[in-house]
Parts: sequence; C-alpha cells; structure tokens
Amino acid sequence: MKSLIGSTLLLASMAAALPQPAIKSTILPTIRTRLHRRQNQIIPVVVGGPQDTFVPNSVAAAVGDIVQFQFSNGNHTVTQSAADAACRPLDGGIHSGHIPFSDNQTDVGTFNMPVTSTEPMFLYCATGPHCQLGQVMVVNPANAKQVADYAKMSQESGDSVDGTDVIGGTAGKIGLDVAAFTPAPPEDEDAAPPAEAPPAEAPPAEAPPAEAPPAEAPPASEPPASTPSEAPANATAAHKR
Ligand SMILES: [Cu+2]
Repeated sequence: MKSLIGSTLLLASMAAALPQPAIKSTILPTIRTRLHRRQNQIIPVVVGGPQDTFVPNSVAAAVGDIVQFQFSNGNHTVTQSAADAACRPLDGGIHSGHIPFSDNQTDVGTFNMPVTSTEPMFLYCATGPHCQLGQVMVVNPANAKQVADYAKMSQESGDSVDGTDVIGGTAGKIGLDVAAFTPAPPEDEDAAPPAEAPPAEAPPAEAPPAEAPPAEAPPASEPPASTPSEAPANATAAHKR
C-alpha cells in the first residue's frame, strides 16, 4: 500500500513536472508572432500543361499577397468572371491576355496578380472550350463546394467569352528552372506516332493475361516452401534407410 501511494505521488509529481510551462513560455508566443507577422506571399498557380487546368484550383490569399500565374503548355488566359456568370468576363475584372508556352521554351510566361480583397474571385481560361473543360478556379472561396459549383456552372455554360484589355496584374517571365511545374514532354512529330501508338498499346492490353501467370506464381512458390520442410524429412528418412 505504501508503495502504491508512493508511486501515485511520484506520478503526480512527474505530471506536474511535464513541460506545460515550457509550452506556454516558448511555443505560444512564437505562434502569436507568426499570426501577427505573416509575410506577404507569392502564391504560384500553374495554368495549363498536360491538361487544361489551374493547379491548384483554389487558393487562400491575403491582401498584399501576389498570385503568380505560371503558364505551362498550351495557350491560356486568366480571366475573372462574376460568381454567377461562368466563362464570361467580369466588367473591370482581371484579364491576363493569352499567354502561350511551347515545347523547348526555357522561360515561362507569368501574370502576377496582387490580391486586393479577400472576397472570392472567380477565374477561368478564356481560350477555346477550356472553361467548359474545367479550367476554372477560385481565389479565397467561401468553401470547397463553391469551387465545385463554379466548375459545374462552367461546364454547362456552352461557350466562353474572351477578355479584352489586360488588367489587374503584370505579365512577365521567369526561368523554367524556377517554375512550379515540369512541362509536358515535347510532342514528337505531329500526330502520326500517337496514331500508331494505340496498336502498340494493344499488346499491353493482352499483358494482363501475361500477368495472370505471375498471379499464379505465389502458389507455385508455396510448394518450394513446403518442400524444404519435406526435404529434410525425406533426407532423414533416406539416411535412416
Ligand atoms: Cu486554357
């Protein structure tokens, strides 16, 4: 009983000695400092590439941040719409103009957009059917559903209307080596090779049967697993005989 009380007291004293004071004295002030002194950020968003997308398609930005759109493969825009008018330019909204990226390019076209409000901004690409294909995003969405709803509205919009004047940001260039993306591999000679590719992919379609044997392999490996145990027995038997 004494030992139980003793160990209980010991535990209590150990708990009291746990680093709560340390947390209060060191970590919390650090967090407070970070909250108060968040540095303005440059937030990269990749436009286009192997697919017609914005990556990411939702960002949280503070006033003073800069959203840096980096234009990957293709030819895209960043154009602002109203929340309820997908794929249509908003009067006075931002528009980057069309910024291309071609194979073997060593620099990347950018559009730096200073964030001046934390209200949601609805953005789309005004090139061809990209908006209907889902190339849309929201800066400071109220929630994830707002992004999904905007994408759906864009898909159902039928067509896109291009922006006119470049407004709301500054076009520039950065080196490909510091870009937030790896460009899609150069497309080799026209579409002919890709057209021949499907036949080449047909064999892979036959591959699964080829993979079936491997699937049967484990059973094949089980016998070996059992043979070792049997082998000694046989061996012993052989020796005894
Ligand atoms: Cu586009």
